[in-house]
Amino acid sequence: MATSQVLTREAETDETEVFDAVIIGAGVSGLYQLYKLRELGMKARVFETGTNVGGTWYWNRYPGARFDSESWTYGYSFSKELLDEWHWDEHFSAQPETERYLNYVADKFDLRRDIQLRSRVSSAQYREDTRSWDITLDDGRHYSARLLITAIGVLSAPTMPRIPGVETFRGQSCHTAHWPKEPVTFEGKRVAVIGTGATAVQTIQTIAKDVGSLTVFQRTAQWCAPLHNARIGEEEMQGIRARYPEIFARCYETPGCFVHSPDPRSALEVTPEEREAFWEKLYAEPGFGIWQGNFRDILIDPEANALISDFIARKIRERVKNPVVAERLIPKNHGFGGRRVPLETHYYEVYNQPNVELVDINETPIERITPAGIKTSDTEYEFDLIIYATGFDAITGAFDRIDIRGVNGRRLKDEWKNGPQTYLGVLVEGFPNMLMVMGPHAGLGNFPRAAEYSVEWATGLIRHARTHGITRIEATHAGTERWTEHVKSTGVGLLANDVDSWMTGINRNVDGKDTRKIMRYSGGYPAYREHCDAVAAEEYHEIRLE
Ligand code: NA7
Repeated sequence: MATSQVLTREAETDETEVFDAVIIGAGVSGLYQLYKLRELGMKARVFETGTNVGGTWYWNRYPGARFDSESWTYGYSFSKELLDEWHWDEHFSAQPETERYLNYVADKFDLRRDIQLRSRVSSAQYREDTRSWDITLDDGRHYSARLLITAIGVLSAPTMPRIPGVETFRGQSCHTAHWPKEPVTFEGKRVAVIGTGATAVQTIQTIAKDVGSLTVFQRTAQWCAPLHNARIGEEEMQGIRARYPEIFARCYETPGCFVHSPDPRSALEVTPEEREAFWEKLYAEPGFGIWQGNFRDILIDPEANALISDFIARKIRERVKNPVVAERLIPKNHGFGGRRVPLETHYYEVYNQPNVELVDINETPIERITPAGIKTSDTEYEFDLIIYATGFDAITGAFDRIDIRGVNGRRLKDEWKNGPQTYLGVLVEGFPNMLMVMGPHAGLGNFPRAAEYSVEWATGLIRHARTHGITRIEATHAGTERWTEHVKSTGVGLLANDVDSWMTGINRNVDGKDTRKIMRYSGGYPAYREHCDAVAAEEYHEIRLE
């Protein structure tokens, strides 16, 4: 078969529009995937629910939303011209700038003509007779494509809390991931925030200066550390541009694709003074260094972890004046770094304001949302605005929300009931011609760095298929079992895997998400890449190609 025909669909007889590939999602990975498929000369269409591109950075426009990755490690690395043109305003860019950046990319590479906005994919069904996917949008429109590529993100299925009465509240209310585009004012308002994850921390520290009063409902305290953001001047940006090759090379080597990598020393082999000095230094430095660049054993050895947890707890006690409130803010059920560390700017000081109250809902549980506010076991609060910073059905949630059916109508949601099973986080047995960009069990980390690799690997596989006349790509059973077991083995001994969090697949606002699962590859990105590169080098030997 000629190269131009393989992985290319002939038009069907009815009105269904036919593509070589459909990509779901116009966020960081979907945009790049489209760019790469264009290079292969493929006819691709991106379906995006939002009214514009940007994915995470389109939806999460809540006050204070920003990177915890250094901005200059977050942009795409594939275009030198783009790197030369873009000026990052801050070391940790705020959402409006990132949204602007992704729009700039869409325009610069003329991506929009293949992106269909306001288009939510509701189902995708594999058809063995045509070796293609039937795709349906929630407005009933149908499409067909040889390849289905999911670029639906890791944290893109927001969840509301299961608290009775949510719909009865008469004031304003909003989940942070559905924040309105119109400005929201806080002056004089009585505001509630439910949740204290990374999103809540950014929101709380941003709105606290404007609100009439703020009441934070905390279920699990978090170990937060300072962000230390700063503006980037023209001269500094020029220096960053000159160092881009070095910066990306550094991100390439580190386990999380950040500029930070673990210190080779054990926290237990240095003197208490050296330890303290190192931690003071990390606490004073910008970004994730204190989490990703700490002693090598703080995330695996309970003794080392207890020491760093104690260090952070002391910082919280120093910064929060009321000792009772400080104790509430110190996590008791997990150690530092066991969950994703929220980075903050004067977050703890917010609790020194007279108009801010922290409610520990373990002590006084929320009973219901009322028309006027929130009723706990001991108080009826009245609010003008309730902000739900209650997180996401992470990693597999966005898949669960699409009715994806593979061979013989098997439902992906059912197949993954007890946790995802994938090959390299890219392919799923029984779901031929579906490729996942940044899927479950792939390497996670500084998102765009990981996403670029993920897109490039998927594109390599597609290119291989096109040049070899392959019309059906499927993970093998043996390959899937081996990869799934390997992913599990990479998580052994990691303290984070013994903690309830979105990273272990826990979300008690969703049915069936109340037991921990291995959701992500924990062996570090260089090892992940090594595995994937080896498979590609051996002509994708563990994948069934027909
Ligand atoms: P997270 O980190 O999942 O945080 C969600 C927060 O909401 C967390 O504090 C939850 O408490 C709380 N929550 C969820 N449901 C409830 C109910 N029913 N009642 C009270 N509190 C609740 O999501 P984020 O959006 O902050 O951050 C997600 C990631 O996005 C983040 O890690 C970054 O990578 C970007 P819990 O901890 O479950 O007790």
